[in-house]
Amino acid sequence: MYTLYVSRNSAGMGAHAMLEELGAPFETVAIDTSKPRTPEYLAINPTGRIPSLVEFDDAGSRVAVVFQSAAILCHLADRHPEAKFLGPVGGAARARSLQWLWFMAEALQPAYLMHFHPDGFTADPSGQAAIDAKATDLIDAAWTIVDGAIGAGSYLGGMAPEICDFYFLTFALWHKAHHRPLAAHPNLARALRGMTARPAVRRMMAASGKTLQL
Ligand SMILES: N[C@@H](CCC(=O)N[C@@H](CS)C(=O)NCC(=O)O)C(=O)O
Repeated sequence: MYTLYVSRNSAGMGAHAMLEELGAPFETVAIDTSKPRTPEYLAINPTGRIPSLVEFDDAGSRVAVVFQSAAILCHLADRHPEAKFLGPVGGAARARSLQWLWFMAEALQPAYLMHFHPDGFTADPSGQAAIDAKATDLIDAAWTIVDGAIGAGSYLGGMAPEICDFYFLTFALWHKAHHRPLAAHPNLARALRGMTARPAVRRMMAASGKTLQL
């Protein structure tokens, strides 16, 4: 049994979709980000950020506590190897999937953070527009690389989704089409249409009130 702590629009959407795919028992607990985090939540995730995952055994004891959305995806994939969302330890497929996870954690997620919260990157309000413009360029450059890696495949993972596909789903759902349309990246757009057509992903999107804006 898993408890996934989420908030509206949080980086937990990929893990939420993966839990739906796995068919494992889980609940989501919504954190109100307008309020200070409780001591109980800070004991789970000392950064206070969202998402976090707690796993319980059949007796109801905690067996794992994980924060950082990329690490949560890795843990879920490792706990459910039959789903093949991450290849076997030591294999090339696993290395490739982890490589894309790290790339997106390093290049894509921080660029969206810059875009949504430019005030966090400068003390000078007049500099925020320039930061947002730079973030837009960085987002587009990262998606261009992802688009090239998907190539003629159905997913970044290849012919089936892997953890990296669940990870980039979150950022794609954050994207506002008026900004610079994701449809400019045809392989990415095809992979996203495939991801968002999956019944499990649709359940997550309905629960999260999200639509894909290409
Ligand atoms: N790298 C972290 C980022 C977590 C993060 O920044 N979460 C945001 C929501 S997407 C958050 O907690 N915002 C509320 C806050 O900082 O108080 C992850 O992927 O889990």
